Amino acid sequence: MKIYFCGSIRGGRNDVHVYRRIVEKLRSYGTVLTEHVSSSELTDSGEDAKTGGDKFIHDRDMDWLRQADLVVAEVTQPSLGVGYELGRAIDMRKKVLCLFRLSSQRTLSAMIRGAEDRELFVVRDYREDEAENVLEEFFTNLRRM
Ligand code: 6K6
Repeated sequence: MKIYFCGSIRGGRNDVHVYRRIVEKLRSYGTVLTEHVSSSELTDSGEDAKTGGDKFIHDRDMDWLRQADLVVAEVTQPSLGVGYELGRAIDMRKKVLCLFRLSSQRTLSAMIRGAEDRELFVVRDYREDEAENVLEEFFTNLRRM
């Protein structure tokens, strides 16, 4: 299974430790195409001349999104890029799991919470220490479908 993981980069890197935890668990279910999102070496300001710039990043990521069987997004830290990826994923009719931590005291965008359809687009509130269990439950249900 190819998994596309979304997490904030230029939107802010406060939650990178949570992304690491999620990506670590996701690796037990398949190939994570976007592992770099959880890398603590990737900062919100770091430039990436070696990758070829923003157009390269966008086109490569959209290519990976097309290939993905599943999209998992940590949506607690607001990010334009993650919102964009989720919109594109819906358009491509991908199965999507969004994870949101209520403990952040934030309110998730209505455009994400309101996109929930319990079938292709699932939004799950969780606590950080539940991350692995929430994923386990999601993948168990996925196998039953
Ligand atoms: C490095 C440092 C600053 O910008 C970069 C560029 N690197 C990126 N590499 C790969 N994917 C990226 C990059 N920037 C954004 N994305 C994609 O958008 C990821 O798949 C994330 O899920 C999402 C983050 O968007 P922003 O708006 O928070 O950056």
